Amino acid sequence: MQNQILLYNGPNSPFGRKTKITSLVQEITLEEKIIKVQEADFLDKYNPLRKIPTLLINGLTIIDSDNICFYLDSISKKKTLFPQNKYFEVISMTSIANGIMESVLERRMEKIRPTNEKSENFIKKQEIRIARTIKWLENNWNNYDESYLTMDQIAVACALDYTMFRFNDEWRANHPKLNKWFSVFEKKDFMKSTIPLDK
Ligand SMILES: N[C@@H](CCC(=O)N[C@@H](CS)C(=O)NCC(=O)O)C(=O)O
Repeated sequence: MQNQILLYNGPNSPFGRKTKITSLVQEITLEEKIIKVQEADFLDKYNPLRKIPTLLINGLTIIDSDNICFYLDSISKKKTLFPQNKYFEVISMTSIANGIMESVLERRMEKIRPTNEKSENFIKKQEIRIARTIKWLENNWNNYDESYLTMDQIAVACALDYTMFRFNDEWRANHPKLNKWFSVFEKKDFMKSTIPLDK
């Protein structure tokens, strides 16, 4: 009997999107529950960090999007998203994409704080990190293979799309190589079916 896999996800989490896309491309059937994480007290008993994505498989809980993607990849019959010959390049580039997502999220959370609580310095620091990392990608994102989908491609695309969703799309005009790559990648079915919902 196949294990029941349950993914707790949010309507627009870039980390959650990585895991959903991994399930789609690796053809892993799972049940996805979109929750409001801030109100999800029930999640604490599985994940005391109360973060999404969180994956439950019978008695097992998997925490953190990277671990969830590893798990889904490991039980798939499809070609791995983490090929051995590029393993460390793929996981490091994925971490860079995760860092953009974190900064965009942190910036957004700070932006929506009450005026007397927010730090413009903190917001600026995140914006500088986002801009520096996207510029770095423009110069260094050139080792992908268009004929072989790897985890870093999914993560970079989710990070760039989340930047546009929560910050701005200025990177597209200023980074022609990245924009050219993304313009093709964003048309893939798994990208179109997982666009962040404005909630
Ligand atoms: N490193 C984690 C980050 C997950 C994360 O930050 N999720 C956000 C939503 S995008 C969250 O659950 N935030 C809830 C909160 O901080 O209260 C991962 O990759 O899964």
